[in-house]
Amino acid sequence: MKRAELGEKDIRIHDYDDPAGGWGSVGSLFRNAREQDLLSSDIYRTLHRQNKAEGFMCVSCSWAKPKEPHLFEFCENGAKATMWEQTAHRCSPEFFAEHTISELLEWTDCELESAGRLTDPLKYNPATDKYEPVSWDVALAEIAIHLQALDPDEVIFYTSGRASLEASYMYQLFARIYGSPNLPDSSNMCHESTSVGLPEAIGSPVGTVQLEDFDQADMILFFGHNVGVTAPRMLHALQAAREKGVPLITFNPLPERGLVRFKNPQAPTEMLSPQPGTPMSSDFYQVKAGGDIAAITGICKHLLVLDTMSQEAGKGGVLDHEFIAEHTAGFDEFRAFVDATEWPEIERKSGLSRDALEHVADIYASKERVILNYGMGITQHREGVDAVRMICNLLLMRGNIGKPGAGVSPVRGHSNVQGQRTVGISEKPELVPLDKLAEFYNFEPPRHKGLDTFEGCEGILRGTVKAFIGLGGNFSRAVPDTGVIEEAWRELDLHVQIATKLNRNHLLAAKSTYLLPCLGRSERDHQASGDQWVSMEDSTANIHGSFGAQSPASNNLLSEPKIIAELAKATVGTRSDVPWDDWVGDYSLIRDAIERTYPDDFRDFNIRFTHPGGFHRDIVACNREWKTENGRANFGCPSSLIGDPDVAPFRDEDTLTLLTVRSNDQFNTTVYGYDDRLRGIHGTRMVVLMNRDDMAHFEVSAGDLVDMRCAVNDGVERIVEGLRVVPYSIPQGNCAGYYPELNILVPLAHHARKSHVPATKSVPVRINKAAAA
Ligand SMILES: Nc1nc2c(c(=O)[nH]1)N[C@H]1C(S)=C(S)[C@@H](COP(=O)(O)OP(=O)(O)OC[C@H]3O[C@@H](n4cnc5c(=O)[nH]c(N)nc54)[C@H](O)[C@@H]3O)O[C@H]1N2
Ligand SMILES: Nc1nc2c(c(=O)[nH]1)N[C@H]1C(S)=C(S)[C@@H](COP(=O)(O)OP(=O)(O)OC[C@H]3O[C@@H](n4cnc5c(=O)[nH]c(N)nc54)[C@H](O)[C@@H]3O)O[C@H]1N2
Ligand SMILES: [Mo]
Repeated sequence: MKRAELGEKDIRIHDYDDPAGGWGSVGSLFRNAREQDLLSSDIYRTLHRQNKAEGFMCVSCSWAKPKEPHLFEFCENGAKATMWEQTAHRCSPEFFAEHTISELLEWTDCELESAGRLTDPLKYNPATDKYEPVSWDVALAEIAIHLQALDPDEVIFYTSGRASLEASYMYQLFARIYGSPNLPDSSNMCHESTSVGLPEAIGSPVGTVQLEDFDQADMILFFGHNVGVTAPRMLHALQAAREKGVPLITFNPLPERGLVRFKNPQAPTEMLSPQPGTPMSSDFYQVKAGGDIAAITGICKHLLVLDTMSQEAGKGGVLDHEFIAEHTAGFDEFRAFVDATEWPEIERKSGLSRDALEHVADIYASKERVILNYGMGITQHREGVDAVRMICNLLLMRGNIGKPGAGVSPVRGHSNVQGQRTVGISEKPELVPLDKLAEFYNFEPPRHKGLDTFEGCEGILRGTVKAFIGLGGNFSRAVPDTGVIEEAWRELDLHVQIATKLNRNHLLAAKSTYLLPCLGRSERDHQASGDQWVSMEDSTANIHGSFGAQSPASNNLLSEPKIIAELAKATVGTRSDVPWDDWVGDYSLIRDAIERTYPDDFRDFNIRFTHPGGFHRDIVACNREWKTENGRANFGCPSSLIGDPDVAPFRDEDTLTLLTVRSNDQFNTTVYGYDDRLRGIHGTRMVVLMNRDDMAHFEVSAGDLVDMRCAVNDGVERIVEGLRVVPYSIPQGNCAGYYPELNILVPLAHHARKSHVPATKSVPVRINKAAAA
């Protein structure tokens, strides 16, 4: 069933002044339940179990789950994600009998996933141009024969960040026993800048903040994270802090609603009150895209001045000199860099005034426990790793890492993206205990570096990658340069996807193509020893159990661990001592194996993982133990003051810097609908948000249709036609639009230098009035 096309009459664009949360959020939930044909009583029962110790963990974001949950511990977007998985709609073999792949390629992302849950294994038939049903045995046996004929280095084993710790541990073992080190995952497009920057600075690839720290913090900073949309449950902790008067200072080119005002939809008195919600940010600075390194340099510069003044006045200084001396290295070089950077350059590159940055420094200098949260606005730039280092510099100056109520908080995306890395999903061999795997399972794992997402794309384009196995995700749609990637995909020998719902990547047929449907996390997973639990790690390094209780969407679904085990048995059955069948029969044995491999992180795994609030992995940086090469926390100097030295608007006034963002109605490439309530945009995603001065410069008006071209001149024409101009509060020289529709404009080579994260928050573009306009 295709959703009705939206037309001109459905498009409505207006200023949105209501708070995030509030009645708008409740209304959006009911609409979603109706669209998925769900009974409210069923949905009530399911949502009641969401993010509870005895229930299932949300399939949406990775934000921490409290020990003492609210009656309903979910947000608007978490509930939408659950309803999307629980939908009454089915994408069965009958659906595929009615539609060719070529026809489905004309459907939008939202229309494809709206077809419902995949129900049966499918194989693509080029003669009919259709997916056709195939038995599990035949599909798995054929895939194994294909894999056996390929060179393992030519095969990619991709993971999107949802699969459980159990499934992920098995998946990386399967890939390595087969001989492939190519284990890229969605974090290669996401927080990889964190995974590279934080270990250099503090010796930990993950953040140091836990939920309890928010109760003790006396200042909270946000850089480049849209909390009201992408981690809304966090708003509860922020609201409590704001009500105590804790300053919350935000740096973001867009005035995101969740960081402006919030009304808690779970607090009846608040909902009925005519007040417009809690003001969230005490100060909001619309930094230019890529201007954060300059902005933080400015804050640090004023801190140095305040420190000198304080010392001259006979006080102790505002920096934590004891901490710097005892725990850190590189401070003198960093101080010299900051001293040498002049204010006019800082102001020009950040787009913020000296007064504003000095004001932030004044507050920061007066607070003892500061948490700094950040997201994709920091990591998805050419110098995203340096921006992460700058964030650490700022925190280290006042000893704000490794004490209660303070720390660095990279807010991760997918619900188990952090955990997958913890249990061996990585293309970097040095991050995985390969010797142990070799010893425990009696095989020789590949020791060379595998392909990350960027290198995987390069391999697909060059023809050196011959096969792609996807454990979830929508790889070709999420990566940059989607146009050329889609073309090259057809040359692959083998394409296998393990998925819950149909997406555009599944429609890219290779020489042999299989679509394998799996259970969702909210569904009962019955195996030989009974119904199974799985587990995942949240953004604060807490491990939680998750128990699905809903009836599966079809009787012909297998769990992810079962599919991986069967593929492994068919492909590399006798090449290791992994007891695949025993593990699938009882997932607690997989948890034992994880604990044996990572004894420090997973002590008493099977006992502790169902405790309310989960258990915390030992992150030693929280105790000021630095697992860096020199055993210290390291200051680092950025190589440039801006996130994207080679990008406009610093180069040319006809080039805009495009930042691609998420709407309130999507989870990555899963597009629930065409409304972005919190930005006042309804009925379309084909928009470009522009500053009014830029609109005058380009001679366009509100509602005009424009074509957008990538300004990088490398011989590839990248164009998106028919974007509707929306005047918006955004710094001059920047414009914004939605991911994934605009990914076609992002050159693959435009990625973070040190981490390969696509620089999707700074794409140089030009716009022209559409020919038809
Ligand atoms: N509802 C919902 N929840 C999600 C997701 C979703 O798609 N929908 N995705 C999940 C995933 S995988 C992830 S990684 C996270 C992503 O969560 P976020 O990190 O919040 O992701 P984005 O919306 O891409 O962008 C974040 C913000 O960065 C700002 N920004 C852009 N450029 C800059 C800059 O140069 N500097 C600064 N300071 N800010 C900038 C944008 O205006 C935007 O508000 O959310 C997760 N949760
Ligand atoms: N321009 C631009 N591009 C970006 C970004 C950006 O901000 N701007 N953000 C990047 C980021 S942060 C990320 S994380 C990536 C996301 O990239 P991916 O993780 O690859 O993409 P998703 O959209 O999350 O994948 C959605 C699909 O996952 C499948 N799925 C859902 N649930 C399950 C499940 O339980 N099991 C299995 N096996 N499959 C399931 C469904 O088939 C669904 O269609 O995109 C990146 N791309
Ligand atoms: Mo992400």
